[in-house]
Amino acid sequence: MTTSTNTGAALPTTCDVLIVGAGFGGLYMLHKLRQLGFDAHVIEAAAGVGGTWYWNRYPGARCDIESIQYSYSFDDELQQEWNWSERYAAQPEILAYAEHVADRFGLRSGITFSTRVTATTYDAARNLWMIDTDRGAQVNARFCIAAVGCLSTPQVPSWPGVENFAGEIYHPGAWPHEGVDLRGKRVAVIGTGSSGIQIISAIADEVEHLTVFQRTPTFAFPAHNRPLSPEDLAAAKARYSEIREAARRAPQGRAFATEGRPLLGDTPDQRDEVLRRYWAMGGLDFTKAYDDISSVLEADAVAADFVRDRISEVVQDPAKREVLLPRGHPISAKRPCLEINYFASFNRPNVEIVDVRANPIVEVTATGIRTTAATHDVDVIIVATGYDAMTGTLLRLGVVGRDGVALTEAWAAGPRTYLGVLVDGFPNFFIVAGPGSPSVFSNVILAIEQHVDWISDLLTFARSAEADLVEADPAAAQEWTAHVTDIGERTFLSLGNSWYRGANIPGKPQVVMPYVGGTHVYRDKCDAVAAAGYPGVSIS
Ligand code: N01
Repeated sequence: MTTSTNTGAALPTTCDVLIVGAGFGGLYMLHKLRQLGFDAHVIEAAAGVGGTWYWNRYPGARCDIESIQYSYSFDDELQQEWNWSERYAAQPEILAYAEHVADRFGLRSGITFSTRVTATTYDAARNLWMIDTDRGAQVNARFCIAAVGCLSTPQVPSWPGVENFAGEIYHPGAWPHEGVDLRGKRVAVIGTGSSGIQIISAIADEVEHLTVFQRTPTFAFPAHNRPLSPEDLAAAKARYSEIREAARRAPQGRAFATEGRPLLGDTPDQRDEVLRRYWAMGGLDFTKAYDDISSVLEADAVAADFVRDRISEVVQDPAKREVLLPRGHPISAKRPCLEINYFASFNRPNVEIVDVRANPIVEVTATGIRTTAATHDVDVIIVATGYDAMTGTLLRLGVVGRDGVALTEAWAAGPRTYLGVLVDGFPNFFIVAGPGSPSVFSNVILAIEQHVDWISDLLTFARSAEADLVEADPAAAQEWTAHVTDIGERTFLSLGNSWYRGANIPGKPQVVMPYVGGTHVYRDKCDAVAAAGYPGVSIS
């Protein structure tokens, strides 16, 4: 039975599995479950597929995992037929890829677009999830799978007076589809994370004046992006299975180059040669050049000095350089960025840097931004201030589990999961690539594939056992979460104020949320649980 909507597929009133989100997680989840004979349906808030790549249409938006690796591996024909045009794909190309996947596998017939989930309530008497939407319709499903992404709820700080600003305000994650004409305008960018630095590089030469408000200077490495030639593509495709296997066995879900030895064991000349070589290659492998850059402070200090030296070679103005040089935390305490002419942008006379750690923003006025040191009049403010990451969107689904307990209550001290997939007290509810799993701490597409496959195996296992209830044991969830936290707190992530640990959201519990013990280690743990008949999960 169905109720009709005029946006995508009609919303069913019932289905076996309701999936929330049509990004890379939801698309593959739908495909896989259909193949296994489940009646699955997707609800998506956007008017199209692609998730993060649907929303993030800001100038310069690009992925910093190489396109050959940041793509699905589940279908060899798909990976052989798709031709990436650049080493690092830009947003329009990644969105086109998501659309291609949706069409190629006939997925749109199972997706209702432009519909937001407003409440997700478990009815224990019927063992069903009741999913309410902003269209008034409700879907009843035995299983509910949240594939909502980790960076999908934009965070805008509540500066006093922001409602009085007479100009335009934009967040990168909700960029207007028709684009924004910034030519000849005075533009402020607040935030110098991955989104901010891409925007700054992309718009520096078209705006009249660009004022960058920086709180924490950014460790960024050159991307050395370039077109992929037919020869590049042929070479990658010829060894695709090898590349994918290396990625699956890699700590962060992507094949990488490394010297495979500690920096501290090398002489200064050797270190310089190695670091220069990785810098010249470009990409995130810089932190992988040596085994200890991301784990031993003394090694990090050498690499950080090297980065500062390279930035100093680019930025000509000593005052700007002083503000831009990253200091105060190890490189891997926050997400390192890739840059294309970011530091060089500050050599333009129309690009200004404002240190808001030294002089914080006091208020937004009708005409601009006032810090403790000065007032900056602007026409447009771009708030590249990040996301309520990892838990923000999940908690906004209004999830209420067994005994009327809300997920917001259950997770008041931070996310608690079993293997990042199941939540105790929330039967038949699953999360794709969220907190407690490698997700954003890895090449997220391979992380998604691993989760989708694992959840599908579990549902198939339950179906063969004629079971219709799957739930994490509280002790297993507690033990897993303690393990995730323990590993996280022993890494450099505990030393930075990053979104990985909720530090960017006032009042949010500060705990390292992704599993950072290695994608390959995690995969083995999940496989072992499945092979042993799912200890830690009640299946009845
Ligand atoms: O967000 P962020 P993002 N006053 O949280 C600053 C992925 N991604 O959207 O560091 C002033 O990283 C904040 O300062 P501080 C990627 O995983 C990938 O850029 O908190 N400033 C910081 O500079 C990434 O990590 C790609 O001191 C304030 C910035 O805003 C994640 O998404 C591209 C402030 C926020 O940086 C998020 O990136 C884009 C305030 N009140 C995104 N509040 C690629 O693949 C925050 N800031 C390339």
